[in-house]
Amino acid sequence: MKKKKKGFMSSYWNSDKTKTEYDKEKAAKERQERLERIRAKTRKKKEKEAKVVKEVKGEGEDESAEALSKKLGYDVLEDVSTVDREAGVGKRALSKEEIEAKKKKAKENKEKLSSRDLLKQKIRDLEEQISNTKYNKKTQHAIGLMKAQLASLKEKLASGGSKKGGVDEGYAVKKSGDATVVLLGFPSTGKSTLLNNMTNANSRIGGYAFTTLTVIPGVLEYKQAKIQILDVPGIVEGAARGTGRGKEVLQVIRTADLIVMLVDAFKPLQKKLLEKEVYETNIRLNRKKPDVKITKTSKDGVRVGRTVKTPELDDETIKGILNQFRIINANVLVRDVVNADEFIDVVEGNKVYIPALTIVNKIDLLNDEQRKKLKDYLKPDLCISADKEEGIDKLKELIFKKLSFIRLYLKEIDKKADMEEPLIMKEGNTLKDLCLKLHKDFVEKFKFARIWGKSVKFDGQKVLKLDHELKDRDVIELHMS
Ligand SMILES: Nc1nc2c(ncn2[C@@H]2O[C@H](COP(=O)(O)OP(=O)(O)OP(=O)(O)O)[C@@H](O)[C@H]2O)c(=O)[nH]1
Ligand SMILES: [Mg+2]
Repeated sequence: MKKKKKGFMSSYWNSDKTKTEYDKEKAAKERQERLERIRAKTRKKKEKEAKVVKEVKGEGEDESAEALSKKLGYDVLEDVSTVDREAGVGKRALSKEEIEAKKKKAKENKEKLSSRDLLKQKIRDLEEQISNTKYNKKTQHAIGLMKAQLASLKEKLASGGSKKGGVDEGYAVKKSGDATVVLLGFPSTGKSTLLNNMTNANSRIGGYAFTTLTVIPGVLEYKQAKIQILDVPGIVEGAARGTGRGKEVLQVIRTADLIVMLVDAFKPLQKKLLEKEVYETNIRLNRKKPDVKITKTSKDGVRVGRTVKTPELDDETIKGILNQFRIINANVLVRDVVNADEFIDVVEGNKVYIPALTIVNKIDLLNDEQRKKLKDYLKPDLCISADKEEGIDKLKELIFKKLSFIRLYLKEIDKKADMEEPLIMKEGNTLKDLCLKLHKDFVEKFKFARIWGKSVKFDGQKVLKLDHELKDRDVIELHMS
């Protein structure tokens, strides 16, 4: 009994303080310890955040929102949409059974490191290794191989995940018009406001995140082209990995002819974050598909032919990367200056190459000086105010240009051309493309065409070749057999 008492209050017993003094001191000490724990936790959280921002912004810059605010001369409210993320937005409420099932699953997962976890760990390790390796001529080869290994691991992880469902559901959108443009952005950046201003649509607008929950289409008629514009739910950080409805939204974007990325003027870092999410969904923005052909063969190993030098990718690395993807025999023809990343993209073959515009919205809230600083910092294609309808006409023109439309006017023999209803096609399209668009038999029946316009040397020129490239506002008279 005595022993227990002594053990319990031994410190008090042994000290010459009164009990009240002792209790006070003890409480203060505990308070201090609690504070330390909270501080350590906050420090850790901050370090983690700083790491994310660093990843997004790259090395060498002061990444904090505070520093950015100073640079731009106004408050940058948040680096990323913290509020939106914390709200757990975009997730549908789960039923009791689903919650139970989730809990069970989580427990199981915790108990044993699943193969998926191992895969994820490997990916993390490899990413760390790559980022820790300084890029130079000597390390180029090794980095190329590590990147190939990383890509194949990620592919493995992604294909494993799709079995669980939910990935390939997507939103059903019927494409219509001459082209489809998707408005991409974090929640509340003004996508719906912009859609309503540019088109006949009426998408709900709200001062809260995730007002739009599905795909809302609208049609923009501009210079006789009918452009379908899709307003989609906002995405959040981690969308490519499935946060919110991110995967479904990004899936819609893969089929777009143009992506308009809308960035909130008060959250400039959204630009890099959006680009990152898009990149992780295997979309490459504003880049043309590299001209690299890989033809698998049955023997003789990997043979590389090239019409250009690729300083960042030697033949050995090409072979190493292909081996990583279990391609031992192949003929490779390189006709573009590519690096390891771009070459891996070709090997994987699941990338789409889409043009994009970066548009900053809510510019009405900034003064002239702030606007200038923001433009210098972000270098967007255009700054607008969807709400105050500032810059909307410029945006329409930019979209039209970026879609590289050409207008073609068809003419019947001995009649005037119909200048009211052009046929909308794309830069680089040929007479063959035109024939294919009109009727499947036209290519075979084609004899020649008479053309008036920029694609020919003189008006009414007779053109016999189907691969003749057409130009904007050409007038064409088709002669068939
Ligand atoms: N000041 C200002 N506010 C704007 C502008 N554009 C949109 N807003 C406001 O921003 C809020 C969000 O607008 P929405 O158009 O609903 O944004 P969203 O991107 O469609 O949002 P989600 O559907 O949640 O992804 C609304 O309160 C709008 O009135 C703008 O140019 N200037
Ligand atoms: Mg919306």
